[in-house]
Amino acid sequence: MKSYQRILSGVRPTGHIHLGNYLGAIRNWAQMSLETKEQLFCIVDQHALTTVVDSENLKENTRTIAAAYIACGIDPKKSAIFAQSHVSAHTELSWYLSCFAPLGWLNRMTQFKDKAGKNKENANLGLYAYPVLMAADILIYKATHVPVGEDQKQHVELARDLAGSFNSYYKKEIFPLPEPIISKETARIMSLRDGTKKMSKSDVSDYSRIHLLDDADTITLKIRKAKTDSDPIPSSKEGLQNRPEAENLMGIYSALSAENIDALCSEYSGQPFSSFKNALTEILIESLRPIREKMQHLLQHPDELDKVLYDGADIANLLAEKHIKEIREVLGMIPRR
Ligand code: AQP
Repeated sequence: MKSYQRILSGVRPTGHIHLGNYLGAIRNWAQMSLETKEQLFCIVDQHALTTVVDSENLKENTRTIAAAYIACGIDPKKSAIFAQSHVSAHTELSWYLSCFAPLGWLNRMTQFKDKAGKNKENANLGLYAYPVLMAADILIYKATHVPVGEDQKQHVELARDLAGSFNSYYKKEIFPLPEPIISKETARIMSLRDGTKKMSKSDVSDYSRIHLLDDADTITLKIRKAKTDSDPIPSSKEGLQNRPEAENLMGIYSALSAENIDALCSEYSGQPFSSFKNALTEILIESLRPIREKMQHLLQHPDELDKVLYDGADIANLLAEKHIKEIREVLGMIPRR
């Protein structure tokens, strides 16, 4: 069993938490948390502000993600689960790191280019600077490992570069260089409406994703409406090439059942997608039922959920305050009273 020193990761509370967040991230974090000495799982509400402004939704989404962490197997007694905005050292360190971040490094961030699109001049500064805040999220805890999806690898590399340049400028090993952990088995789940786009909280269509809080009827309807093509199921994985929607549905089944896609193809070979969709609906309902029920229970007790967040923030603040004091001193600030 691999053992990590301190891991940190987070989800943006920008909308309904979905199957992609679960299979691509949170399920692995819960597994990794069994193999790690210290774990911090953040709900990055300040990052959400780069796209979301509705304050009531932000509160609800933040609690829902906390509930999802717990329901997916992250134990709040062993891991600090907290809201980013409850630990003000994140934004303080973000400013210090900003003063070390050459614009050239930020200009290379592909996610900004993707998210800002053609409307770059109107994109907000927060969206541009968010990799620096993400570096601060990681470095404020001296996290050694950061489990992320492939799309976030570049941002963890930026955190490494910033840590290295800070350490060498002050000739002191202030930050360990964090390593991204990108699991090869991590499933990348695509939209149910367009197999070339990833399943995403911010997609306008609810039918593009399975929410972790969807009930059996909703899952049934969404899978029935999920886009496929008119060809039957091929006899092997190769036959799924250039069939992104078909590949995605089989990938979801495989991620939930641990049955490989070749085995699935030979089992359903020649059949229309409608019969496979029945099996997929069934496994989705059964796999997500315990998560949904636990989330619903937790969400009915918001005070208990907030207590988890407050307790998690206490642990996070202890670590962060210790480190930010050390950083202020290195920077040359007069110590506070
Ligand atoms: N479709 C996906 N398949 C696999 N993994 C995914 N993740 C997100 N979508 C998929 C992983 O979930 C973690 C948390 O993601 P996030 O909320 O911080 O940011 P995101 O990647 O931008 O997620 P969304 O759902 O697409 O949100 P919006 O719409 O707000 O941008 C990350 O580890 C991510 O890789």
